[in-house]
Amino acid sequence: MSDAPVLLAMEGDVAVVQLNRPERLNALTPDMLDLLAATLRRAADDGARAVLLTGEGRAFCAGADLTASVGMRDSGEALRRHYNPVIATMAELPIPIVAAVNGAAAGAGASIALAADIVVMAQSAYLLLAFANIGLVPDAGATWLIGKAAGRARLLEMALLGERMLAAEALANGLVTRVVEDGGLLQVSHGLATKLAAMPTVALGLIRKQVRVALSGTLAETMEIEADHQSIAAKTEDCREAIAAFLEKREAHFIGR
Ligand code: T3D
Repeated sequence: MSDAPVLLAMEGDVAVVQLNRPERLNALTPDMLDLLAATLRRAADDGARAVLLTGEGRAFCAGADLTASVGMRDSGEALRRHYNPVIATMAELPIPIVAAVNGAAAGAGASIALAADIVVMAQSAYLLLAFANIGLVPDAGATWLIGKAAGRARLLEMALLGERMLAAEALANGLVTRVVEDGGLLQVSHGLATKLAAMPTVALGLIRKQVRVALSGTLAETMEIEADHQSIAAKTEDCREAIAAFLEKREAHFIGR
């Protein structure tokens, strides 16, 4: 297996992207973050129709690599240059992302996991806003992502106490939507990614975008972008195929445009 810190394997129309520094629990370096963003973009550019994002070894990602980061550089600058572009790339990708959280998702590793569209956690996995434990503040979008999903009270407790949140609690708090037995994580997550990859890709990309707008915008703004997007979606070959298949009482076959 390659020793690159981020691996990409195409499995049909699904891009399997794996964080790959298992001996450091997939802790993040600037190069690794840049590679992650580039890998996600490349997967979409090369025609992938869904991404499955996971970690090699026993963790999903332990956040910033603390052996060469905090205190040794301007962390704000590191966030702007390396971390935030990953989260922005995930948000702006035209294809959906399923995160398979196979173990600890700590610090910015939790941000990356929760920035996916569908987050599946192994039963023994956990989220950890480790920031306050080392005198930092939540970053890489964690404040927004968790605040939107779980609300102010839960966000504050997680951010201030810096305690592990087990998968079952993450599910109960609306931070993730599925928890599965450890042994079934990849199969379930891959199944979801494969399903998404066979769906009308243009519509899924537009849905991702309008959900983002809706969560920060007004009702009027949201309805406007919905209308813009419906103009685009209704003209796709996949929409035509779906309607033809419905009328002909057969299964639709989507090509992603
Ligand atoms: O400038 C900037 O980059 C600012 C940006 C900051 C963003 C952030 O993400 S800040 C938050 C950074 N992350 C953390 O604070 C989490 C640190 N890790 C942990 O708290 C624990 O490792 C875990 C709770 C995640 C897992 O605990 P455990 O007991 O299962 O494993 P362990 O024994 O602590 O770790 C195993 C190995 O991974 C160990 O190395 P060793 O002793 O076997 O040689 C450990 O040092 C290494 N490791 C774990 N996390 C990191 C790490 N090495 C470097 N950086 C890490 N974050």
